[in-house]
Amino acid sequence: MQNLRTLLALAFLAVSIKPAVAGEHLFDEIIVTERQTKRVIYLEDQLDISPDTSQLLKKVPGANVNGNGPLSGIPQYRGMFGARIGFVINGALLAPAGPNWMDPPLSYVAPAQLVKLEVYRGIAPVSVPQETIGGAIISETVSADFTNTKEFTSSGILTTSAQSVNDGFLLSGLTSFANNSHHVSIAAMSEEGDDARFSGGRILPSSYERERGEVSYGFRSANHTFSINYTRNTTGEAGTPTLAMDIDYFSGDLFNARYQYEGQGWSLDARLFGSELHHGMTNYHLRPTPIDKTLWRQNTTSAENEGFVISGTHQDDFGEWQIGFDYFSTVNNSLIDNPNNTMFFVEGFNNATRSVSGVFAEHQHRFSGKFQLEIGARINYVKMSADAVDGTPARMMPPAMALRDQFNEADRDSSDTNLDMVAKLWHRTSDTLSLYAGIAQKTRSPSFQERFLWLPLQATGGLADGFTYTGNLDLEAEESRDIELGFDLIYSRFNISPRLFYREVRDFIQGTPTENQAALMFVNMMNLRNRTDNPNPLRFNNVDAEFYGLDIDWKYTLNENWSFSGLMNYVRGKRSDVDDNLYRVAPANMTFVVDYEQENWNLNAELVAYASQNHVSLINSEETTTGYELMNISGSYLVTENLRLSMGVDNVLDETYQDHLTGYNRARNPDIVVGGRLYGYGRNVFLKANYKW
Ligand SMILES: [Cu+2]
Repeated sequence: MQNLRTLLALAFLAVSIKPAVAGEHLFDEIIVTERQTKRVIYLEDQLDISPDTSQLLKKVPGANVNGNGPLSGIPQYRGMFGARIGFVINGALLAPAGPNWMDPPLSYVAPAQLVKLEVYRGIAPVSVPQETIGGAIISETVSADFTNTKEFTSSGILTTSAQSVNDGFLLSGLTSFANNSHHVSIAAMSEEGDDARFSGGRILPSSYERERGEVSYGFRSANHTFSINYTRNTTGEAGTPTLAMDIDYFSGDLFNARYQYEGQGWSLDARLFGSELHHGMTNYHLRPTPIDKTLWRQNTTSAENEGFVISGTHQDDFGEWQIGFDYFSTVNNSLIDNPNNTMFFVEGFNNATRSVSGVFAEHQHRFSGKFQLEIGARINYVKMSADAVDGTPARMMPPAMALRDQFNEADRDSSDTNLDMVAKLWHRTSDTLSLYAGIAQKTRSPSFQERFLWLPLQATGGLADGFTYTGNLDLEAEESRDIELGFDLIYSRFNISPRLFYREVRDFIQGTPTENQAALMFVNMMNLRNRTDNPNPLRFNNVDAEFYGLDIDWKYTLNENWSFSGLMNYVRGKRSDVDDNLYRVAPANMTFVVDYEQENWNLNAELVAYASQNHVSLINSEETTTGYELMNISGSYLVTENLRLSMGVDNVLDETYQDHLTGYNRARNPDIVVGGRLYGYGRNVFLKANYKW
């Protein structure tokens, strides 16, 4: 499955390269420019088995995934992950309901209903989501499109797939009606899987169940286009073995509306969106229950998101101007209780509110076909606040009481004014070679967890390092200075696009040993009471950090049947104020794909190799991992014009391996010790059928 994803991505790249090979002007080809700035994975007609959209990112140079569960992969790009990356879901911004990102934004677009996933290469433009210190990822689900005639036509897609590693099954469909001025579509999906196998047993719990439905309507009249979309996502029980609890449910309603106007040389784009997400998780319903009944925990959380984007674009002979403003606000709540003790409660977050109001201007300029420039600036005004909190520990234990009172008596309102600036230059030296250089300043204000976590807990946006943390009301925004260099070489049937990058991050937010005596005493008391040995808590703090590395993608087309392609990624993340590495940074890795193509069938083989990761974070007690190699094969056959059958085997050799980015096991399991690193999935045979009409 994954190889086909690569293939499609690379096939797209190959298609986009053709005009340049034919000797046409590189910069007149929008699609080529697109290749210089981002990687687009098209999912239409393709094999897709993983229920986790973020897994697709492994096919993009520089990207990877922090795996916390089958539906909970947190995207990583060039060493930064989670809220440091900006996500756009069908034009909307979305902040997860899970304080540990059990529902990362991309989990609200299932791969089976995705039409494309775009990853900006390196420095993201200021015009895409508001905060993009670590990059930007744009996703779009399938819907209908306008046709050219007045008569309505109907079309649809039906997809079903099954896989052996977890007895996973998926059924997904879309049906739509459209003419030249209306389109309407309904999509629905249901998927489930059991606990996944590896050569030494099972990963517990890693089962999942999810249903997703979407209704869209679009209207077009002359230069005006209007569309609305409603999505409902219902995730059932799903495992997150690297975290202290598992998903009981997610229930999300997502709404967005869009208006576009195409004028003479200018256009307008207005989007309005909102989502309401509800979530429950426990440490007793999916994993073995804690023997001590006082340790049962349920956490009920929610996120309310709303926002808009309004932007205007003006085109002239030399390029494009874009100005816009946007707003996004989110309110998070979290309540922890114990079904065995109705007295027990902890208000984890009480109306933790974060809003970002942004204004931006961006210009793309072409100079005589040889140079292209992108410059942009954005100002984000970030406001945060939270209400007072309480909990039974704070009524019974003096250290918890002190922490609560410190929090409740403090000024919890804050605001940051952050400035982002981007300048990128491409120089086409010949028909085959284009040079690139980019510089940027990017910022990110703290997340609500980093600021408002008042009691030492593990609600950290999915760090899954086993530490408890407290927030810090005095945090400053992170500020990164970036430089990247590279080139795009397209020589006959060979192309390669390396990028070197370096970034220095001032006020990087990282957990450091707390000096708060109440927090230290609280964790000590809990250890004594529960006979646990949790380490001393960390506190989110501003430190200094740097990231550097190299990522490359390439392809060689031998003839119309054979082609070879690959990726190479290296990133290093470390503290620059003390001698330590950053936590959970992807090891060096590479992918090599061989593809054989015939008119109505194809076969491909993929070799994936990961190096060991010895640059681990001392402060997060991170463990090293050793390297490994995996082989995957797959193929597909176009039975008729409408029906495609695909099959494949992932991890053909049933290798036992530990992915550095998949954390430590937290659930009792006869096959993997608690605290040991989780194993990657074993051999997986899958089948898929796609029917289109
Ligand atoms: Cu959760």
